[in-house]
Amino acid sequence: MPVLEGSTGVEDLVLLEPLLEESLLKNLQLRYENKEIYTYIGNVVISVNPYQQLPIYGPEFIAKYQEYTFYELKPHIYALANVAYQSLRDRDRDQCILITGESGAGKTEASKLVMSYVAAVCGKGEEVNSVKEQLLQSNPVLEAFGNAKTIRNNNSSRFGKYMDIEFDFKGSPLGGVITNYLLEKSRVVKQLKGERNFHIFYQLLAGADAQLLRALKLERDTSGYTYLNQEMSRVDGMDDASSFRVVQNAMTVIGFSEEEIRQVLEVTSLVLKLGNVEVASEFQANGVSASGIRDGKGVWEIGEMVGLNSEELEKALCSRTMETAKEKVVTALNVIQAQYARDALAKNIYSRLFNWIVNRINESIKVGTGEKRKVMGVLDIYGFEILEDNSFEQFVINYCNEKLQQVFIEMTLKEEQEEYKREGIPWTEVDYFDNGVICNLIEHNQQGILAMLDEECLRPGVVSDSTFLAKLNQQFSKHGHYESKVTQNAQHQYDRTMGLSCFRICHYAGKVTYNVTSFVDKNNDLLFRDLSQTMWKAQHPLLRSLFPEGDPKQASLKRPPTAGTQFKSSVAILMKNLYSKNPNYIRCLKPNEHQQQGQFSSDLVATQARYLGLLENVRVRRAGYAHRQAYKPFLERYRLLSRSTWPRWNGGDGEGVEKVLGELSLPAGELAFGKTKIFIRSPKTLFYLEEQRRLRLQQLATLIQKTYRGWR
Ligand code: AOV
Ligand code: MG
Repeated sequence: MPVLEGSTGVEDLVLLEPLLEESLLKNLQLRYENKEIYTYIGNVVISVNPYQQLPIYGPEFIAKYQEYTFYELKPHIYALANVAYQSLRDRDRDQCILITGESGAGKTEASKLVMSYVAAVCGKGEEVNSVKEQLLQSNPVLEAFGNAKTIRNNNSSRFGKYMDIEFDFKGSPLGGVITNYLLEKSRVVKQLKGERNFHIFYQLLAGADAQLLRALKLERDTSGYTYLNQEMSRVDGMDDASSFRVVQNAMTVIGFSEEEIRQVLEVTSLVLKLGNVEVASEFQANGVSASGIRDGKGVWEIGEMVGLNSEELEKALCSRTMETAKEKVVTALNVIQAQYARDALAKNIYSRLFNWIVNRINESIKVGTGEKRKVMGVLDIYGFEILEDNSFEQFVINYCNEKLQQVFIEMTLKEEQEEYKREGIPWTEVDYFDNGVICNLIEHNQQGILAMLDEECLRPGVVSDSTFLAKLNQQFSKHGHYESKVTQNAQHQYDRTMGLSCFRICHYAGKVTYNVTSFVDKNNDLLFRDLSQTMWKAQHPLLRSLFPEGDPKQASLKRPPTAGTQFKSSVAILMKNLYSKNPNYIRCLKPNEHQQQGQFSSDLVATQARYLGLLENVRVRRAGYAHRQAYKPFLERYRLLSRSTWPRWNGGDGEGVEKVLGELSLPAGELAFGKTKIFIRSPKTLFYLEEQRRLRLQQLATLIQKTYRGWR
């Protein structure tokens, strides 16, 4: 089927005439209004969130996309998943699926579509099916514990996820590995207006049967829990109770034992209960302000559940032990400090539980070492975020998005153009904004914001957010992508809209003002030793295993790396992994800010199209060549098409390729001969070549049969 022009716009923006931002937007809008949410830029899929269930998914569509090649059917994520899978299976190239877009644009849904497509088409048999089920069932579990309702998205991923799916040489799935990136754990103890805590808390309260609730000593009503935002306990269209059953079932399918599920739920309820532990002020005899637990029952209940002495827990929450070489000094915490300690403990328990769950899933799906495998990586991270009040979490999330944009630039815009130059193919440079300078501002080893934050955290003496900010302001006063109240902007005016404790970064996707308050603390991510030691003493095997550093024998004074450093290094590992694979892009766009179907805000889409560099992407693609291959393998594959090169060819590879293609009378400009590679402009030519090759092979087979019969 050719690319259609007409009422629904062009299916591939490469064919857009005239190529302008306005026509690009109009084209997307026209298609969106016709419920055509997918559009191509060559092999890149653009997806505009429909906010409604469209009848374009499911087995019959999967079967169709499996049968046809990329450009033969309407644009679809299935077509991209199909190309990636086939190329992995038949050409032995590891693939990665990179899904980008801001919060609520449809990344997580897209990643699930890719996974379900691949699961449907790869391999057969009982064992293979059970591997597929485990891989697919990891989604509901991770979403329950790692997603939450935010202002932007009712099912917002609050962690980053990268999943490698591993296949054997035939293309049957063997298993996989999930890597997770920094969970937004501050949500455990506090949520913005209109947002919720992680789904699992509501699912548990709504979905557990009476017996389970009693066993966990929980009340069904969410209003009894301080950690659950009172004004927002239900989400329209979300059924927490039935989701809970889905999660329980998924855990069982993955291979969690009944005992493990129970322990996970116990630790989850422990977090809720901790939130209800009320700390009150007490005055000690010497007049020093101290704290105590107001209602001992809550602490006692916690102690009962996880096998801890409640007095010890209370002591750990309300005091701090300082150890020097010679002595131990116990100081009382005041109310603020004790509340802080309680919340820090809750956040730590929850985020460690989340990591434990990811590891547990990995244990089930991991593949033994040995045979060589092929890998498809699927990346679904939290999208770019601009909130009213942005903190360390947004800083980290946006940094990660900045890095992903870098991957796109490096692998698509830059690499593509550099290759033409390298190969000596005439090329007019297409200009684009390279966000490397912003990545550098954040991650430079000595002079990056993260390094400076670390320096502040590790400095002896009193450290504070404000000294950190002062240093940033000094260091970056002239940086083009950094602004603050005290560094004058380009117009030499002070910015009145920014608070004194803020700095602003001009990200590729927009300006974000960050408040530095608690940056140092969140980066340090330290838990008082008293608390980890107490947790380690719990009888509860899971809880205890989450705090290995609480073991007095283990307790070393060596400081763990800061949250920022850990994140930076895991992102660096991820980048290396992505660069080693063949990328497939899905770029998700958000059509409106209201999560509403049928609304297409041109301004909103224009902003995203601009920062994603869609127009530049079309320009590079349009001027370029869809397919390229080194002369040697190309000749090997197609030399049977020409009498000059078949059955024998003694000349050079490039010359041979010229002979083969020269006989096909292709349109002018369709080919370019580089120094080491052949470049083909249109994918149709490649399909044509493949078809000719298939016919020729058939012909040869018949010939061989005839000859063979003649011999007999
Ligand atoms: P995100 O992953 O990009 O946001 P999601 O994939 O969670 O966004 O999509 C948000 C919501 O949009 C989903 O819960 C669906 O209701 C709807 N949606 C998205 N794609 C589709 C689709 N193809 N068909 C129908 N509905 C869809 V975030 O994780 O917040 O960055 O951090
Ligand atoms: Mg998501």
